[in-house]
Amino acid sequence: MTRTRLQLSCAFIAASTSFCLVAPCATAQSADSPLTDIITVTAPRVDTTTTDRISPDTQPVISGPDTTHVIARLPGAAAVTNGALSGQLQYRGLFGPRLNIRVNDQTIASGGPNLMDPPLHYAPSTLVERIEIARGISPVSEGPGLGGGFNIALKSSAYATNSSFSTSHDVTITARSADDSTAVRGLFGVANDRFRLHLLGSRETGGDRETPIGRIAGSEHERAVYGFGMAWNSGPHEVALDIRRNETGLTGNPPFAMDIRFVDTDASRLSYTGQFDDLRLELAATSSDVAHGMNNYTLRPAPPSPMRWRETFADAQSHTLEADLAFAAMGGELRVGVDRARSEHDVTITNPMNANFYLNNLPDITMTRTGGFVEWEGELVDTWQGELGLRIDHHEAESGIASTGSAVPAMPAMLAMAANASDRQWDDSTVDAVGRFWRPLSETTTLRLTVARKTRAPGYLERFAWLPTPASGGLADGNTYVGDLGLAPETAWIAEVGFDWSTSNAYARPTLFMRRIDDYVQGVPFDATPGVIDSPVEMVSAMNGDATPLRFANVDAELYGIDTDFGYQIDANWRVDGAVTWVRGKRRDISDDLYRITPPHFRVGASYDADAWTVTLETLATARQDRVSLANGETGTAGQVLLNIHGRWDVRPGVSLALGVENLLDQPWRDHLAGVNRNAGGAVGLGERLPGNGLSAGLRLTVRG
Ligand SMILES: [Cu+2]
Repeated sequence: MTRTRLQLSCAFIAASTSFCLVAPCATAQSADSPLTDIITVTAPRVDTTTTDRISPDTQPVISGPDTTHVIARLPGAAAVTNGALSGQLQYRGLFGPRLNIRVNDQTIASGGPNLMDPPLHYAPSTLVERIEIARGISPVSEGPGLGGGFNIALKSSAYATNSSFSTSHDVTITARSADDSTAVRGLFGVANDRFRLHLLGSRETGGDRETPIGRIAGSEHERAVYGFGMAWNSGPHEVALDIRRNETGLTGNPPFAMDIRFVDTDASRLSYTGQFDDLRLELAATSSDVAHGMNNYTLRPAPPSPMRWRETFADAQSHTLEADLAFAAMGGELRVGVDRARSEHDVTITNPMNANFYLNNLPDITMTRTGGFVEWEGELVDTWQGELGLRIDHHEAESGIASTGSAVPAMPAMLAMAANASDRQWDDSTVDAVGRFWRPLSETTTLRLTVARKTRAPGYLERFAWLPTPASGGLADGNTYVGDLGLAPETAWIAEVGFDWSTSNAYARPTLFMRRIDDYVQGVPFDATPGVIDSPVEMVSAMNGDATPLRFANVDAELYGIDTDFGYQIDANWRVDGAVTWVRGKRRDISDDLYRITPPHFRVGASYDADAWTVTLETLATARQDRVSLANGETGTAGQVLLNIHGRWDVRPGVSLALGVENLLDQPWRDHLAGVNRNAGGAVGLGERLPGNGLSAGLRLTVRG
């Protein structure tokens, strides 16, 4: 862990005792709310009771192109990796669409039905300025979501302090040996105190990953992002516009049945903030447009029969509108807001060798959510402070008419006809309620309590998939899935208790949590006689190689666990920092474990801080995972211990160089969340869990001014 790791506690202490553990604390800023973690790139890390902040520029260089790995270092977090650029964050056992993840305050509807472009796909780690994490659960003002809330703020320009224009630049170059990858990123800005404008761009390429077990075929990546942003303020009023384009090229997804050929995405956000005496008005409109293609023959050995070649095209468009009003009330701040999100999805499976073979299996789907919330934060009784929120959302989902080409066999064509004859409209309302409370117990300790009811409306694939395919929103369990038109929303009942403790030379922030989830959406056997092929869905699934398809269904589940970060400053130069994560996920309706839950793990690093440089020797110990899901056919993973070293040198003001060496002992190892290989090229066998990097190095040079 780098020096910033400690600054988290110091900013936290700075608020109460104005004492700092390490020198850079002087620049620490306090976050506006005590229930967020913020991971910052340029500024030191700032954490409060409610929020954490992380900055990738200060994080170890070995994390790779995917921002998921930066956040995965937090207590309670882990990375679900489905490809170099398809990582999904796991937080306290929840991942995928169950977490509320935004990039520049924007929710981008993923294009791929298998989440090849999950939210963090749109936030290359080199472009990230800071990551804001709502600890435990997200406030209702940030929208729905069962787990924590994450906002990734990309690099941007900042206003200057006076009316004359000045320019700024921020350039990063990174390279890693494990996949021969390089990334270049630049931001150029011009600003005065009223106006700011910037251009940004990044380009990343990497080859197949080499591991102690051999080369992983189809693990390469290629992505370019460019965009611009501008803002103008008159003091009390500000208007801002942010536009970006993402072009992902050939990028492998070994745990999936296909790889990315392209993901072309445009995203934009227009916002207004106005201060009127005691009132603050915030308005925002966003849109995104994803065009995505994937296939099973470019980055992996093509099926011997051209009849089985597949290329799938998936599109998604989304539009959101938000209006919030904030004002002082009842000894705190009251926020009321309304928001609306609408996304459209369309997926067509084709055979490039036969124009008459196509299945428009997820046709013209529209998902709409219209919501409103009330949220108050302030002083409660005694020394208690709190955040209370209530949100109501109305959800509507509708699917269009499926079509199939003339070369498609009769059975799938029949399934399409049956789907078209069904009632493809659904609507329901959900209610979320959140109470987060904290109070100082002493000079050094703050107690935290959270109780909440949070909901999630099922996604379009879970509801409308009528054709059994391996697409599952990124589960990558090798099963084929169909949806269920009658799925109910998930409801989580959440309780958390923890405390933040910090003294002049030590800190710890443990949390104990419990989440009971009713109507948890999970794959179950398609019918009462699994393995007996007595239905059209099972026949089609068997034709595609899986005689036991699963159907998304509402079941009951629970997750509980404990996690903490901690640190101890030994003397002026030496310190130790670490994090522990332990989470357990179970079904409540049958005796089974939840799928793809991170094994217990423990990370601890010993650091030496000099004036201009810092070096950390770190070990990551992971327990074996044998609590696996029988329903998903999941296999276990052995425990392992890894040793890494990383450091940073602030060469001169504005120039810093970070270096890291991963897996110093070059051990073969496998991350439980890395998924199972389905690419027949390369050295890793089919069905084997994908191995992690061997002894490899990374470097990052940042020049800023
Ligand atoms: Cu895809």
